[in-house]
Amino acid sequence: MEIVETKVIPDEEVGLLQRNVEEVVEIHAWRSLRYVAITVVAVLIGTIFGCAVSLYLSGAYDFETFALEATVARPKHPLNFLAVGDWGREGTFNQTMVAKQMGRVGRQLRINFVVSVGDNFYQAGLKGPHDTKFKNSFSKVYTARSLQTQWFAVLGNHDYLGDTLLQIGDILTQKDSRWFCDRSYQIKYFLCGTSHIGYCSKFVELFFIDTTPFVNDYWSAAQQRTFDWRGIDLREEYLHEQLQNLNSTLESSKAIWKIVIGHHTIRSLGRHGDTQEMVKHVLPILEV
Ligand SMILES: *[C@@H]1O[C@H](CO)[C@@H](O)[C@H](O)[C@H]1NC(C)=O
Ligand SMILES: CC(=O)N[C@H]1CO[C@H](CO)[C@@H](O)[C@@H]1O
Repeated sequence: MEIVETKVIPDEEVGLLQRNVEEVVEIHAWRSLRYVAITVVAVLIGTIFGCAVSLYLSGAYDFETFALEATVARPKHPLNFLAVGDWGREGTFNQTMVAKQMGRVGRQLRINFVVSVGDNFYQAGLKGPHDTKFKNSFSKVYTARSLQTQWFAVLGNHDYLGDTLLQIGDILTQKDSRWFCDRSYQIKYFLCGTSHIGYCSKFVELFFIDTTPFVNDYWSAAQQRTFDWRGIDLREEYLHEQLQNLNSTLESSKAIWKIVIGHHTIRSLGRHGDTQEMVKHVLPILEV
């Protein structure tokens, strides 16, 4: 298996999204690949249909179960979603502008859901249940109609500087029902289409992983910042179990596409470069 390169769409190009989207589709069609690692990008796979998503898992680690139903039958492509990361700025740093473009693009593509790859709230996650950042960075920013859909989020390193249990708990979902965040989980999305007989039996799976605890620097004695590692009692065990889970669920999955999503990049030309811990531990699992 190989990893598909995902394409970052710069803010100024978002207006041309229809074209970019087609390019992404072509990349996917051109290579017969199955695994995709997503970083901070807008990625899509096809368009929609009457679909059912069941988010499931049962393993030892936070994998959960739930279901979504698409309300509108959509021709041609079975699944569309947007992916965004590093966003929670209470509207500043062009967040509102990007949100507006996401709304347009989401409407054009008739997205099924939004993925957030972490660093949801800058600079240091959320302080507590009454932190207004949740409302000011999420509910009041992503107001476009197309974005009033399920959001699937994972944590980034900045989120770990705040109350991580709050972000992955139910309290935020009660405040805004779009919100779902956890450390690691899977979504199984059935691709159904009236024009494709039998198509409905095929599905895509998204595997969300918790990359932050892998990064050694965050645990070093010289680290100045305080990470909220509550819930991760034994780091080595936590990492080992997560890798084993990923390996075995990827291997046994019958999905026609398997997409692994986490905060830290495996390969990157960006300022942070490759994440060595990801290259060492996660990449070998994807390459099998
Ligand atoms: C993944 O699982 C396969 C078979 O179950 C095993 O051979 C392989 O070593 C595992 N890979 C990792 C990285 O754990
Ligand atoms: C057009 C616009 O508002 N650009 C802003 C994007 O964010 C940077 C950093 O906050 C600002 O300097 C720009 O003015």
